[in-house]
Amino acid sequence: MAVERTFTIIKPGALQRRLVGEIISRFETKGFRILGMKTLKIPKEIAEEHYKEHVGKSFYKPLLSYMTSDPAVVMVLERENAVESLRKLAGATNPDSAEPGTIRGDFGVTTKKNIVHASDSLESAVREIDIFFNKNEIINYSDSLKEWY
Ligand code: FUP
Repeated sequence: MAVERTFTIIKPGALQRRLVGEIISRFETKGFRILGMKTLKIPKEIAEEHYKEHVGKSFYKPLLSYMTSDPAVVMVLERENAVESLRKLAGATNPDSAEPGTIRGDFGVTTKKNIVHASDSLESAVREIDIFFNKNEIINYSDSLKEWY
């Protein structure tokens, strides 16, 4: 399977609820390499660009307001089959439908304030990484686990 990069936002609610460590831990134990990571209060224009497919929908304005309300953590993650694998780890958009064992299934309370974003395709991942990261903020590296054990 091909090695891919994907993109995640650990949303403001997760920071408020002190769930960032728990969520990143799930990414790491699933084998994702962290290539880029930063905390930022997402500017309105960036949130608009990221969620432009949802312009005009009933949940669009509350979504923008939530995403820009408080800091979020954004990450570039890499592993084989990264896009699909991260979507599975995140679980369904609606936390009531998300399976237990997924991030949204275990920690999500409402769809409106769900706690992670995960790119839905390779094209989306490329687009979204480009919105949030400069090239020099993404560090490519390979595993050297064998040297450590
Ligand atoms: P996902 O790709 O799983 O994040 O889902 P979408 O792109 O469909 O939705 C983006 C965000 O809009 C979700 F994180 C939550 C919000 N949303 C709602 O508030 N209500 C809805 O009915 C659908 C999505």
